[in-house]
This record gives sequence, C-alpha cells and structure tokens, in this order.
Amino acid sequence: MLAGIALTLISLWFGQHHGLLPVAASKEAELVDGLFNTMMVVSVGLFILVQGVILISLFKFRRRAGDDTDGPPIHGNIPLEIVWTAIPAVIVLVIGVYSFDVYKALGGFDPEAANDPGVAQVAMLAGDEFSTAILDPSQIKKHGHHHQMALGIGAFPEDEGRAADLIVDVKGIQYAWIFSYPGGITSGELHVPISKEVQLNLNAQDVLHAFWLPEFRLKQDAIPGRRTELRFKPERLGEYPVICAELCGPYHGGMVTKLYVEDQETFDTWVQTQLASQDNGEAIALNPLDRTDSEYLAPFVSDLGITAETLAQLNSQS
Ligand SMILES: [Cu+2]
Repeated sequence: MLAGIALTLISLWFGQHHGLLPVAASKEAELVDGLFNTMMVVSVGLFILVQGVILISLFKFRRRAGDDTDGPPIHGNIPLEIVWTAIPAVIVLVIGVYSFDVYKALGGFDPEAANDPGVAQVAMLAGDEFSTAILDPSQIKKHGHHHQMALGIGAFPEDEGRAADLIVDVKGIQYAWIFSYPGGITSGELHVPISKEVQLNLNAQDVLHAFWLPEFRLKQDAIPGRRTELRFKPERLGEYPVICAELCGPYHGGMVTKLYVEDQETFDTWVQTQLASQDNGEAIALNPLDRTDSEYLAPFVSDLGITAETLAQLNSQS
C-alpha cells in the first residue's frame, strides 16, 4: 500500500519534472506537453513497478547455500495473465483517445476537408494526372481548390472559419526555407508577432522537407506539388530554431533557420525595414534566392576543404 502510494507520487512528480522538453512557446505546446507528460507518468510508474519486482525477486527467491532442490513446477497463472493484458490494453486505449483529443484541439482534423470530394479525388489520382498537375500549374488552377486541399494543422476548433492574422507562404528548397509575406517580402527567416494566429502555407520545390518547430511542438511535411498548412499561436517572445526534419539531401543538416516571435511594434518595424530594402533594390542577405549557388554554399565549404565553386558544381549535378 505504502509502496503503491510512493510509486504513484514519484511517477506524478517525474512526469512534471523530467526536463526532457525545450521551452513551450505556443498555445499548441501546452496541449502536446500534457499528453507527453501523461505518457511519462505512466511509463515511469510501469518502469519502477517492473524493475522493482525484478529486484525484489532477485533477493527474495535467490538460491540459498546448500539448496539443490528443483524450483516449484508453476504452469501459468490465468488471473495474473488477464491482469497484465488488461492493464496495458486500458492504458493504450486511454492514451489513444487522449491523443486523438489533442490532435483535434490543435486543429488537426478539418471537417470540411474530410467531407470534400476533392480529398478522395486526390487519393485516387493516377500518377499521370498528378504529375501533370505538378508540371503544369494551370492544371492546378483548372481543377480548382480540390487539388490544393491543405493537409496539416489548421485553426483551433473555436477559431474555425476565422482567417489567421498573418499568412506566410513557406517554400522548402534544397537547402533552405523561403518565407514569402503578403506585400512582397521574401525572407530567409520567419518573423511573427506574439499572440496572433499565424498560418503557414507550406510547399516544397524539389523533394520532401519537414518544417519542424521543436519549441512549438509542431512539425509538418512540405510536399512538392501539394500545399500543406500549419497554423499556430506563438505565446512567448524569443528566437527559436526552424529545422528541416526530413532527410532531403547531403546538406539537409544545414537546412536550419530562425523563427523570431516579436511584439507587434518590433514586428512592424521589421516589415517596414524589409519593404524599404526591397524598394531600394538591395539584396536581403538572408534570402537564399538572392545569392548565387557559391555564395549560398560558402558557409559549408570550410568543413569540406574544397572551394565554393566546386561545391556548387557538385550540388547542381546531384
Ligand atoms: Cu530539407
């Protein structure tokens, strides 16, 4: 009884103090962390229970000196087997329902998308028709938004039907993220105002990439020829890594940039600066599109012991 209480308390404490997750910077992160911490409590409880029983058995049932007799002939234990099957079954079921609930609360299920015949249509598309649509953008327009159906994390259910405060197009290319803001701003970094709904429309130019924000507990594939969506609400000022989480080529590891969560004033200033530098025809240093291949690859060269031009050539051939 006492051991059971101690076990429960230790598990509950560890579930809140494991320190395994980076800071939570979005409204979504709280929901995901709730699920993660619950699984941590259950796992720690089971781990201590199983390891504890093993350790106790090692001592209690060890062979004593001079004892050469056989062990007792035990053939199974039906009640015990029912218990150790039922407990994990219930745990899996509860976690399954809970994670479904979190996914729904994050906006992972889009009821409109589910009812849209376009989804079935896309699923049934033969390779030919799909690649035609990719190669010829007019095909996508002709087919309307059905082929543009966004997968991913949408609005919170309570914000369903309300447009996001800021919509940014994100394109993944080997090996950078390019952010296009309304008003013609193009940047290699993502700047967003705090406490506003941000919607990212993701797309990839070449291969699969995955847009990962560890501090926001969000990750979404960027798929060539297909729009995906990631909608979130930043709730903590700061500078956070944006990481490509899909092995997309030899420099995949260098496909990292920053997400800046700023107060409205700082964000507005950044927007003005970007607009002004574009009016002047200045190249934005961080925009990979404005750089030549050699310039873009220069930071990687020192590690490899070859020139940027060689690397650019290698890259264009791969
Ligand atoms: Cu990538």
